[in-house]
Amino acid sequence: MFDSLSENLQSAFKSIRGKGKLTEANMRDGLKLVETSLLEADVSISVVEQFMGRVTEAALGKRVLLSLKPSEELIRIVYDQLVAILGPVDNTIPLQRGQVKTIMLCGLQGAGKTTTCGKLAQLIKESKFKPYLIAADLQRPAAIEQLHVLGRQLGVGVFSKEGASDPVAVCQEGIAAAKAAGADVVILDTAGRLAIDEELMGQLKSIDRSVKPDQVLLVVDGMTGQDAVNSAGAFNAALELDGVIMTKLDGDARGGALLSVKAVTQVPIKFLGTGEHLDALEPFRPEGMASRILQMGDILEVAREAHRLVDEDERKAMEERMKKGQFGLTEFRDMMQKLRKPGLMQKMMGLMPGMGEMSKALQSADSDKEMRRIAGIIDSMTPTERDNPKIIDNQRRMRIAAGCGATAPMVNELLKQFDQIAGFMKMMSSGGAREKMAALQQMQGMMSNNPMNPMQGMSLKQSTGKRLTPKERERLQKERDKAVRKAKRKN
Ligand SMILES: Nc1nc2c(ncn2[C@@H]2O[C@H](COP(=O)(O)OP(=O)(O)OP(=O)(O)O)[C@@H](O)[C@H]2O)c(=O)[nH]1
Ligand SMILES: [Mg+2]
Repeated sequence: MFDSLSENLQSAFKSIRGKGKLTEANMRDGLKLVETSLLEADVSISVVEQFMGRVTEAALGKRVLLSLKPSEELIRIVYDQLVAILGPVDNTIPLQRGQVKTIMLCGLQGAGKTTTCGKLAQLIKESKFKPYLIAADLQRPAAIEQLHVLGRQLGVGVFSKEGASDPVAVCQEGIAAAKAAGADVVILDTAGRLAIDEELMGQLKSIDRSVKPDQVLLVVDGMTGQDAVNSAGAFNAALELDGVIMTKLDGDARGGALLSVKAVTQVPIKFLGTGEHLDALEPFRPEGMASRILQMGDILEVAREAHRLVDEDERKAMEERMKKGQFGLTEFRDMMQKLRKPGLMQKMMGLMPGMGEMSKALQSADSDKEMRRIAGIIDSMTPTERDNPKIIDNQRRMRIAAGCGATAPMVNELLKQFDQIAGFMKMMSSGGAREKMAALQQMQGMMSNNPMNPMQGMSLKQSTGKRLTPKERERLQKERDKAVRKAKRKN
């Protein structure tokens, strides 16, 4: 996410790193690079000005200039200011037993409204509440069917009315149907248009007036840069938005829209869409995002992602077993299978400090074959061996290997991997942030050393390219190099 912004900021920090003598002049050069990085990421000019004003004021303070580690102090200042322009945000979904809450999604055509309805429904289901979807997009003939497909996929009720022409009536009938079905949250999927027009706004306003949703959320396409910011402004003027959901951040979005929305419109971003899958929706946390942009990793998001892999009951049972030291190979196999969900490992790697590059590498790992091999070896063991792998001696190893067409060293390798994971699980379940951090660091080492890891035989994903033309890129790169050189000379 936002690779080029991150890289450019890193080179800004580098330009003042390790300097014997930091002066106001070379700090200003470093700040100039921060400013170019933001402009290049397509952040609104007014936001850049405001942001740089605050950063400059703090960075030119005596403390930073006298500091032994000015680049670290600058990172801290930029971090704080990123958090300040992105937040604060309350991204809880209104949920209350015994009441039907309503969330209305709106946005331009193709922004990702319908997909996001499904993703929100999934998130609500994970919180053990009952979502319900209403097809209030009567413009596009296929829209109703699209929502039904999602509903079937999720096992969630969908209300629609074929041939209806009044979305307000559909919403009202739908909410009644949701109540009858015992739903907790109703999500309205409204129609999009190519551009903001009077008719669309009028229709959305009538739905808003008659239904009085608990939340009105705007879905914007993060790839559209400043257009996303403009549409947030226009929709907010008409509907008083509660928040924005920014989608397609798994693509080549440069980050400008994300960094500008709150500052320009005062509407906070509440969720991020990071893929086409139904579980690719993250609650937006300014601190986590600032950490990610500054390549400091996002530990909380890793933990959240790890949590949602296993459902609550399953997790409790697993934790119980782990506490009793009963995390055996059967559990290990189940866990490995869960981790192999498409794109998941890659995403988790991307959230860890310094693992951005590694996550790209995971793209083409042949993990299915590997998974089958591991499962084969585990299946070839007796239940006693699975529960207590310590008893596996040479003779047993040979038998297990022969039973699944593997070799004894492969069995050994698996057992080693299991030992590491079991240790990792123990640290992760022990609670403290320090233990969790240590566990993650250990896991990173494991991923890069272990011959059985899913990244073996990987090839790096090709860059998908930015939206700048090659010429523009070349020019910006030259400017950056020049500034870095200049900063170095002055030292
Ligand atoms: N990569 C990626 N694709 C997404 C994301 N969210 C939505 N999409 C894709 O964007 C396309 C449009 O999504 P829809 O949910 O149909 O958009 P919509 O706003 O309902 O569109 P209309 O109903 O036509 O206005 C689909 O192909 C989705 O799979 C996302 O976060 N990442
Ligand atoms: Mg739609």
